[in-house]
Amino acid sequence: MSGFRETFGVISRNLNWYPKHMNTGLKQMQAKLRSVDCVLEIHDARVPLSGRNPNFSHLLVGEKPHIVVLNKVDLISSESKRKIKDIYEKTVTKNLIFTNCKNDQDSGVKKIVPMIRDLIENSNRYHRTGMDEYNAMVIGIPNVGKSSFINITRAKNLKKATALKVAPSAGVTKMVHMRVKISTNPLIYLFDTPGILTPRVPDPTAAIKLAVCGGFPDHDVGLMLIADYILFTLNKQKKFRYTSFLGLEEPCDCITTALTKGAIHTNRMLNLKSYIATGPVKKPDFDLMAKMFIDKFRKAEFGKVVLDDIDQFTQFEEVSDDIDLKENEVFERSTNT
Ligand SMILES: Nc1nc2c(ncn2[C@@H]2O[C@H](COP(=O)(O)OP(=O)(O)OP(=O)(O)O)[C@@H](O)[C@H]2O)c(=O)[nH]1
Ligand SMILES: [Mg+2]
Repeated sequence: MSGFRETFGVISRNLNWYPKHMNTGLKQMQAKLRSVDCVLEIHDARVPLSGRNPNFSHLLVGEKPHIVVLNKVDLISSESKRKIKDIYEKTVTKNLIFTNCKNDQDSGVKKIVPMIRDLIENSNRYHRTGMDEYNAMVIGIPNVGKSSFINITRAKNLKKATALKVAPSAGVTKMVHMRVKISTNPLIYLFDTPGILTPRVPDPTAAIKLAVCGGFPDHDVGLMLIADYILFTLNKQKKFRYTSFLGLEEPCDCITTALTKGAIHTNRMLNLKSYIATGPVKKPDFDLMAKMFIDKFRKAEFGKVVLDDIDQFTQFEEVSDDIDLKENEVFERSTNT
């Protein structure tokens, strides 16, 4: 098959998700900053460019020592990792760690405590000078692995059980938590925080990429739209392993056709009552198929994929001046949950 889509086409509505807990959480985080010595910004390595909340640096990081953690490194290739490292070291920070929070032997996880210690010891702590305990705040957009990161650094350094709830959907952590101890010598605590998006994600393509990585609730975006973007991406990157899961003879660029064939192949059919035919009528279970397709992609079963075009990187987006806390409040009223 040739002639895949060159571009994804128009996404007919804005994908925005800014529930009340994000606005409240952001205010709690800003209030906590007085007792924080260092900020750890966690990203999903599959969206190293579009996954950065441009407001974090002025709303939460400021002059504080700052570490960028690119998590879920198990889902990208080592070549992509090298390119992303290069981009971040040149344009953002050299305090950069790649982690896989699913692996307690991960080499990145081992670097966290020494890096936090060194950065804080070499910084001006102002009113916290002389305090023995080091506090760091973990920030990021939803579902990037903030709570997992705290759990695994705690398990690694203190051999303590999981402290925080983790799940594969966005918006699990809804408030700034009690701090969690991750090291005794030096004494380090981490604050877990809710995932925060910008009130309006201005670029619809960036928004759909975040949705593919689970940064928005799947049902708010629509399973078919997410599945379609995944199919588009896999074809564009010539990763055709999905064909065997869907029982396709060749790659296909139409999500309805792909999932229909997949439903027949895997026997995910719905039996519907018919008022015309004598027996029940079989129909593909699109929701189930789309969900399975998305889940497999998110586990990198169709290949390791970076959704941003890191080869074409020029610079990170400028901070948009029109997004401030007053606007957050307006959006808060217009969204639910
Ligand atoms: N493959 C992979 N999955 C990860 C990794 N870290 C976390 N996850 C998974 O990502 C999902 C989200 O993890 P959480 O720790 O709940 O993410 P969070 O950022 O705290 O999410 P919110 O609280 O909703 O903002 C879970 O299913 C984790 O198991 C990683 O390094 N690799
Ligand atoms: Mg969480």
